[in-house]
Amino acid sequence: MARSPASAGPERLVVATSNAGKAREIREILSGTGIGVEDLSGHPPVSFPEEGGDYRANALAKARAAALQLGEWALADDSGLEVEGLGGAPGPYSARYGGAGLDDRGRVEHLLDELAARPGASRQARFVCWASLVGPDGEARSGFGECPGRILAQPCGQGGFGYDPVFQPDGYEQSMAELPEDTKNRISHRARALQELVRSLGSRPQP
Ligand code: ITT
Repeated sequence: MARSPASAGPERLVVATSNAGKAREIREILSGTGIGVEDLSGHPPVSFPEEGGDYRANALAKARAAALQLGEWALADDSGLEVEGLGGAPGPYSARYGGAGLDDRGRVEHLLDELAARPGASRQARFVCWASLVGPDGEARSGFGECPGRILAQPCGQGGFGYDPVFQPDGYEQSMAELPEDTKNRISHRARALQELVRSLGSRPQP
């Protein structure tokens, strides 16, 4: 992704996430912008606030916590999967869907069980992402992205993370977990949110 040479913004930033899949994708998506991307390892521990039901507020709160505690530019994303036939669930609670004890695979199984219990429920879905960048002085910018698709009957593929094995993006025959990494990083909700955010770097910060 290219950044306008005239644009403002950081020379480097810390990605404020405990999710290794996200951190890897953010690093890859931002390669080519000229921004140096670090993860949380090698930095003092950061304490993050509780997350609520608003993606943008969650992303801003995570980025702000890291920026202020580390004294560095920090980037966070809050993302989730919204399934039409489940009334938009799991939504902002995607990371905890089915209970805190489940891993990615358990959450995927829970999602398939919920849909199986509702025969005829729409499997149309979308991934959404708000990405927020906050400076050490509190200056903030955010960007939004979405990726529409549908939920498959069975998990397929080993790539990506989270719900990728059961999400087929519109216009593709494979699940997100079967697509090459660079394809996901071009079409994903996260890629689109970061594009919007990087484009905004030349303009005034947002409240
Ligand atoms: P951090 O808050 O530390 O960044 P997290 O995983 O808890 O990590 P979120 O609260 O934003 O992050 O939850 C996002 C969840 O949505 C994530 O754990 C996955 O279950 C799902 N998700 C988000 N983006 C995804 C993607 O690209 N592919 C598959 N699942 C995704």
